[in-house]
Amino acid sequence: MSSPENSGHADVTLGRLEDLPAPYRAELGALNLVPLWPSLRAVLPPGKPAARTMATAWSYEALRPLLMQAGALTPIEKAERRVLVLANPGHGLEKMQATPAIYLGMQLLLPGEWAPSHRHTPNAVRMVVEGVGAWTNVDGQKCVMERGDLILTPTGLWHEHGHDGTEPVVWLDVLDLPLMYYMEASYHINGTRQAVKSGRSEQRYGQGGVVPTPAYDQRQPDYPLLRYPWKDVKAALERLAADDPALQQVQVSYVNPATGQDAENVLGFHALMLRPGQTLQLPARSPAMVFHQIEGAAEVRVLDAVFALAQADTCCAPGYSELVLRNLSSTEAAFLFIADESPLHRKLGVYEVRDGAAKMPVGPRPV
Ligand code: 1HN
Repeated sequence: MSSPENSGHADVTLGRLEDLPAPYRAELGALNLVPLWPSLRAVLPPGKPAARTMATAWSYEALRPLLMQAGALTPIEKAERRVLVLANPGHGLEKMQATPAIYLGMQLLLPGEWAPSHRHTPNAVRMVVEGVGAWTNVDGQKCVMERGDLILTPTGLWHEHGHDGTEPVVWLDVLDLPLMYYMEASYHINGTRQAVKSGRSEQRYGQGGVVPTPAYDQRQPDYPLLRYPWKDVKAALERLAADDPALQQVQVSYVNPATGQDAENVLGFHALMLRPGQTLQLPARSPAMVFHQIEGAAEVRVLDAVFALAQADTCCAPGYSELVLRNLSSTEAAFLFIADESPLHRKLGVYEVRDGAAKMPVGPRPV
């Protein structure tokens, strides 16, 4: 039986560029014209996208000495942001992409240093990896940086980093830079040192279930909460796990407390707890994902890769691939920070969860 869905025409081998006479190709090129059919299958493969993103892991133990060396080699004034980028070889290292839309970098700030104020179109978050005494001033709010804290610097907000402590501070930057760059929408504006304003988002919006009522002629701020302390997120995960011992996916999402929607527009952020000894199977979903070990140790299996993540290690997985996560300890819980491209996929109407065949979404109401 033949229907538009299964007529099999996608298996037909299409004409190649070499099949066309050279003078004809030259004539097309001279007019900035390209025949579609030799490239049609490459840009529109059958059933599943062709991913450049390779499952890749970055060991913190391996990269840390090189990051500290960068601290000695390059003063902050010569770097503005002293970062080693976690680049995916599948995209080419110079592209500075971990996944299609996600940039990852490990940033080092030494005691007394200041990373000057700027704002830019890409959205960023920081996940603090080690050290105390550093802070990020986001839009006039001084956000203390402690291990496991998530700090937002959404598109357009001023931010600068300072360090009043005595030990190096390192954090993981997660940005939607590759997307913004591809869209030719990536740029920055430099600023001067930002004054600290009164009122902190944590004091106002840090309590789940209630948010401050804005004056009746006002609306909620676009980004009401800028710092999500790890101690609160960890406590939320532990409460979730204790409340339902049968719950498999003990996971919370970082949301805008005034809307309940994703904390930022393009990338999604989550924290996952694996119970001692737990194995968790995740179905294939369209968005690519990043895992960063906040506490404990976990194994991440994706495609042919098996990564054993120790604390502060990071890995990425292409979209449309199943994942198996396993806590490597039988006595301690493991905690992972997850960044993914799900808000972007949902907004574009291409978000899907698969348990076998392609489930191409139709219409604007993805799961
Ligand atoms: C940026 O602004 C920061 O503010 C870190 O700390 C990494 C990577 C690319 C573009 C802007 C920061 C960045 C960045």
